[in-house]
Amino acid sequence: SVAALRYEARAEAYAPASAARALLATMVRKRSNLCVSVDVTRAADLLAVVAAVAPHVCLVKTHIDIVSDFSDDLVVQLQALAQQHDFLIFEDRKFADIGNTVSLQYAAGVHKIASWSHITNAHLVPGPGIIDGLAAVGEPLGRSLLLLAEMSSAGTLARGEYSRECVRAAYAHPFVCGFIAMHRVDDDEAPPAGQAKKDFLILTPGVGLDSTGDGRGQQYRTPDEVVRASGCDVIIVGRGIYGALLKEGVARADAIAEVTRQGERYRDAGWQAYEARLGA
Ligand code: BMP
Repeated sequence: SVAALRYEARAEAYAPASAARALLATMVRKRSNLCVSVDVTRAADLLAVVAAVAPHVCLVKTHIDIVSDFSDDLVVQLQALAQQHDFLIFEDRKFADIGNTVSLQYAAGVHKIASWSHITNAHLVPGPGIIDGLAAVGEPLGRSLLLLAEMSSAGTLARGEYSRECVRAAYAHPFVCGFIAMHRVDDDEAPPAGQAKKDFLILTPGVGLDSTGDGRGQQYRTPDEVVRASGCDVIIVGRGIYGALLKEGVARADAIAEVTRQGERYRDAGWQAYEARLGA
């Protein structure tokens, strides 16, 4: 399993200009396998959270369609922060339509996701044409794609044979650099005949140190369970980091300071779990 290898040893498995390789290099430089998920609805809050945790993260995950006051300037400022603080951007778009439609959704519309998001993701429900549609837009730009092989939510239908089908599709399409998954799904499926085992990145949401769920189906595990015990590569943390900003009666400056503290805490926990995995 690639889980036994250091991140730096795995970078060469990816195309030199690909976002996946850039992500691994960033993880090594910053000693961080933490992706912050910034699910806030105001542009100013999004930028404030990102600025508060930027030194501690390798990746910033957005749901750009929840930002009520979205403008092109938000993207310009997010990109400036990415440059300044050395992180990549992952728009969690979860594409789920036929190839032709996702090409348009990825390239055009209000958000023009492909123009600024290094990594995005898709469901395999429509079949492999979705990967071709996204690759037509993203591959020339050096973008990378994750397939949602599993989900963190209770009762998810993404499991078993469906998850293995995602691994098979990933072997067939070099634009796919890995998976959203809860464990090393790529170890569950042998490579296609005549092909060597490939390196895939596993990015894992549903990570929290202080709670086990959100009452709406989300299920949290600790960084240690996710990275050391399950062999995943990147922890994705949302409310565990920016939660203070949602609390009533907390002064904004105090909330932002807490966001920074939590970012550091999750970065340390994620990296410790990675070191423990290598040492095991
Ligand atoms: P939080 O840590 O606040 O629960 O946020 C988790 C984030 O990860 C959300 O943005 C959600 O859309 C995303 N996510 C998830 O929780 N589970 C999955 O299986 C896939 C996701 O993208």
